[in-house]
Amino acid sequence: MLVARRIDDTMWTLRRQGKGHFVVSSAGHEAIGAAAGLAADQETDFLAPHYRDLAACLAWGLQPREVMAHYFGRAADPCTGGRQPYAHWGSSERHIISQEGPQPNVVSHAVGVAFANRRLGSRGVVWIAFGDGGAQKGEVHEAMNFASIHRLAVVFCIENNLYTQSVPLRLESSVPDLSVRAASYGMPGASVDGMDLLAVYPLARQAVARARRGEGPSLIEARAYRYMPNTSNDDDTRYRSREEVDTWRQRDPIARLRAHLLHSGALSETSAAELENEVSQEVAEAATWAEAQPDAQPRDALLHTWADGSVRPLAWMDD
Ligand SMILES: Cc1ncc(C[n+]2csc(CCOP(=O)(O)OP(=O)(O)O)c2C)c(N)n1
Ligand SMILES: [Mg+2]
Repeated sequence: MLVARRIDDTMWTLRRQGKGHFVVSSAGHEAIGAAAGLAADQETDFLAPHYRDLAACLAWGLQPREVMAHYFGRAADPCTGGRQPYAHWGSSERHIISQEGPQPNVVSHAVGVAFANRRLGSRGVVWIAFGDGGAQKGEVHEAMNFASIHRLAVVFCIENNLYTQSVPLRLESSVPDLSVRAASYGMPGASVDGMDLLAVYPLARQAVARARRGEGPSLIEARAYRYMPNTSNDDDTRYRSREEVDTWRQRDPIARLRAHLLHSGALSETSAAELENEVSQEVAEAATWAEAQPDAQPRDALLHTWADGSVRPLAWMDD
């Protein structure tokens, strides 16, 4: 969670310095990804992340250097090889299903992965996350219905942060409690404070265990708040008051976990400060490394496609 937040802060700084461009912030959503990461087994389980799931991607093994290479769009970007703007996650090696821009993302494709897992005899679970706005689209209905009919090993996680960019929840959903929809697919559903790791983790663990036992999918509505604008191209002062944002800042998932760990004696102020320092250094080093990496070559656009190696390069690709 700390690494994710630090990467996030660093990206905003780099953008202000004119060194980086498109920021998609995960700040406020970190506990959800951490819970998924803790509940799942990265050796067998797949992640179809929401674009705000930097914490989950780190849990599934993406390294800070790789994340920063993705942010800078360098050739070393393991997600898209520098093709896509930031937060288009994906790594076949790490079981992270490739993302697409249109929302909701690859919900039905991810259910297809679960179906394939079944046919291949794998015990892998697929964690599928998307936003409250994405949850209103028809594809999600089809995916949940299919997953439940076939009792697939899936966890659906709606990351409800109350907005679809500028549109408030009451104008996008006919019900405020999105987990009630689980009932119409015959799967268990629950809403939880997604900014409290200690609340969301037990639910995540339960849902993953149920899926692994072959009992089918579950729906988790994890409520969170995004602290930053929708992306760096958005001006959230036009639709959210600063008071509202500040109120949610009081419930910061990292500050709450930190306080809990200090209070319970699991962490001391000294070790917390050491950890924060270590993370800052690691992320700063990753950013410096990634910035110095070469861009992808135009010809590289022909790699990693279905027609890998069989397409003739266009003239400008060798300029
Ligand atoms: C089909 C489609 N329409 C619009 C967009 C532009 N867009 C990008 S992010 C976003 C907000 C989505 O809201 P939500 O699903 O609640 O996720 P959140 O960003 O709040 O985490 C929108 C509208 C898109 N990517 N795809
Ligand atoms: Mg939203």
